[in-house]
Amino acid sequence: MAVGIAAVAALFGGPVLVQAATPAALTVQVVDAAGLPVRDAVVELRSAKPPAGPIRFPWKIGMVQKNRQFTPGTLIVAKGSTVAFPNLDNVRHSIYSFSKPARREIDLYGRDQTRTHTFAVTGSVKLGCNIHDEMRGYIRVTDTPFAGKTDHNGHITLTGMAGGAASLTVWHPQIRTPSGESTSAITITGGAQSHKLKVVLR
Ligand SMILES: [Cu+2]
Repeated sequence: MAVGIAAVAALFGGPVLVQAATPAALTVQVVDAAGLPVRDAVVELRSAKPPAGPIRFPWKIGMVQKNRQFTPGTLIVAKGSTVAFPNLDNVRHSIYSFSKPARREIDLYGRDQTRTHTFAVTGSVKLGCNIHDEMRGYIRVTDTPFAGKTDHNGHITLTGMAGGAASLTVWHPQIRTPSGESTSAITITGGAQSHKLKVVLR
């Protein structure tokens, strides 16, 4: 062990502080009242020291209409993003929203056509199609780069945030609050950290 540390110190030309070099990684699991995982919940972390500069997410900022579905069904975008909605079906679709951050109607458009919309206000936007009543899409417009969707096990890992006090917001269309979200306080310790968030669904 001592040999290993000495070797690392020699490589980098000085003493190595292992703890300081470990980036913060927060794994959140979202579960319902019965303890079952909730997938496609949006988790957002806001710290006292938010990073400067534009927010860039690694996923595509677009939502396709394919097989009479919005895909992905839930899309996280940074505030101010322009989202493309290509129609890949043989049938025509429209898009409407009655949600406050984006009251909007996009008229019918057909195969291989695209419409775009710029989401300037943070919050959640529920999308529908006038022709196909069962079509539902959700856009979560956020102002933090530390955001992501839970997987089928209810997990999401956020990385690179500053240590200290922060707030954690979870949003899902079925969460039983008027806004569909709930916020709690958390302390980011640095290094790997996990946290369970229990939500009550409708
Ligand atoms: Cu449609």
